[in-house]
Amino acid sequence: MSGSERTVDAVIVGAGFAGLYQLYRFRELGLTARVFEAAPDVGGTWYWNRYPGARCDVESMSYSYSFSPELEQEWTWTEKYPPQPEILRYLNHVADRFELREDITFSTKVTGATWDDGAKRWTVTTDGGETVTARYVVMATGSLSVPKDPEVPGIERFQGKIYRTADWPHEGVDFTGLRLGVIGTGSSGIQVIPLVAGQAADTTVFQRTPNFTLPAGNRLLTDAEIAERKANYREWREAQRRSGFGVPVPVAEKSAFEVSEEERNATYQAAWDQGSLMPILTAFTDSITAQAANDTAAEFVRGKIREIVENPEVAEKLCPTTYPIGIKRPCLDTDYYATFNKDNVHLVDLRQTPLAEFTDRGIRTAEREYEFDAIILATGFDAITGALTAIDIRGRDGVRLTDKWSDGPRSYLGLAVAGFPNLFTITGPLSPSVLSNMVVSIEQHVDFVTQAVTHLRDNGYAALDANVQAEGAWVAHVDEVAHYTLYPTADTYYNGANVPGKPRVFLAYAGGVGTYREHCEQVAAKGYEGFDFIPA
Ligand code: NA7
Repeated sequence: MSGSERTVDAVIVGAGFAGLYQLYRFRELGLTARVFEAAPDVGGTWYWNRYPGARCDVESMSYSYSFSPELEQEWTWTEKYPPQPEILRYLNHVADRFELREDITFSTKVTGATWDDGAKRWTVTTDGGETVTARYVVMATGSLSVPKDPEVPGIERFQGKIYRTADWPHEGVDFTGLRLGVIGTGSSGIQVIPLVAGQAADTTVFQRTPNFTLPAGNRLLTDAEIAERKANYREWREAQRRSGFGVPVPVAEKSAFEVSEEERNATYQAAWDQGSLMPILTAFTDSITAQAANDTAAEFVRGKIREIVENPEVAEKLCPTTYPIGIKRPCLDTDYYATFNKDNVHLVDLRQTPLAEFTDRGIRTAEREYEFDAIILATGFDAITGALTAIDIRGRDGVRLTDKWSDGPRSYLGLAVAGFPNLFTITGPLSPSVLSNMVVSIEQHVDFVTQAVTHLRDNGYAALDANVQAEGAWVAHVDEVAHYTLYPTADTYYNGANVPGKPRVFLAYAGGVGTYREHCEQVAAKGYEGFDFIPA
């Protein structure tokens, strides 16, 4: 394709859950579309994150497309929580079943997209030298797709092997007999550590912030469970769409202090035993809005950590104390805390002895040097905005997205950016994105975009552009809703705190996917209120 130019109706960036579905919907409209995908195959995040233990912590029969009842019936998930290889097989199946591959250019990154006000089209460039013009551009680039390394010098000096959870070798890695260091204790670290620590001769975990994690209770699904969900998928999907997080849970009716301590702890114990994130976070009406209520749940989990981890000093290091439970992304695990009972597993608290540098033999902290044969980096992502700001996107009057967002992202509905007509951001900043079951949010966004494009065509418009007032009101609303919760109180990737220099803005809409969906439906019903239309 090098050096070639072509014209399509739509360019879609990314071939994960979002890009595949957007392609499917655009084809239904009869649009020509070209998908560019950096990886050599479909899958997005599930293509890259192949580390041992990689698994979604939304249940498999909820973390799947709802748009095709036939697909729902013919695909059978095997485990309660889907492992990465199974999700990737599913996405490959979807790509094949709906014959999507022919419109996807793999191993190609989009480098730039520039709006041409005269032609009312985007010009999209790729690292393969291709130039494509398109009426619409859909960024299906994912919320957690730009990995970040730890911000300490010397990584190139290390003589052993470095592995990143977010870019794991396809052939796998055998750590048998090796001295292993792991940096990072988010979801990825918490999933990989128990498995690699069972293999390596000696494992040292470098923890900057301890995380709350609950036992996943993962297991094979029974035939009866599968049959029941397949029989009731429609009702289940509707419940997902109207729920808070895209995962239906009973709505709490009481404050944590309207029940006795005994009843409260029994509720938390039941949540712990259920092997799911939601029950403990939604146990009471004030679980994630009031510090004192949240403290009761946090203390329950800290009690569990102290029960499981035999060495009291290690247990205290593993206990999160600096932020409320559920406010930094909590995790589900298999044997995470118990892993620290092994003689050959060690925990280094980076709050006490910060990372200083990589050396040729390993890692030096403020206190000492540790020698390793291999190091795993599970150090997270430039979340939510990173994949968008990595592309040179220029809207009307040549305004760069990175300049417009220099103080934090501005977006209408998390879907559209004023001054960037016909550019859509699936699960973009200021949408529910990372605070939701991604597949539910993706389907809702893609459907919104597809209907908006239909509206443009039916009414003879070339483009729509969010207006600045509507965008400003949405930015203010997202901030207000966030401040109704405890979310802004913690340093997290939700507010950019994990990337030095990133503006501190709460990056997701915290009002719930059901409320958000209703809002979007009203916007559409009112003729796309908040958008300006550009005639053809
Ligand atoms: P996360 O959740 O962002 O976790 C990254 C971890 O790496 C976290 O413990 C970080 O500590 C740690 N980290 C990052 N930078 C450093 C440096 N410089 N030094 C030491 N430690 C560092 O990413 P994951 O991949 O685990 O999970 C991402 C999402 O995937 C997850 O939320 C689920 O949605 C699935 P910190 O907490 O910032 O102090």
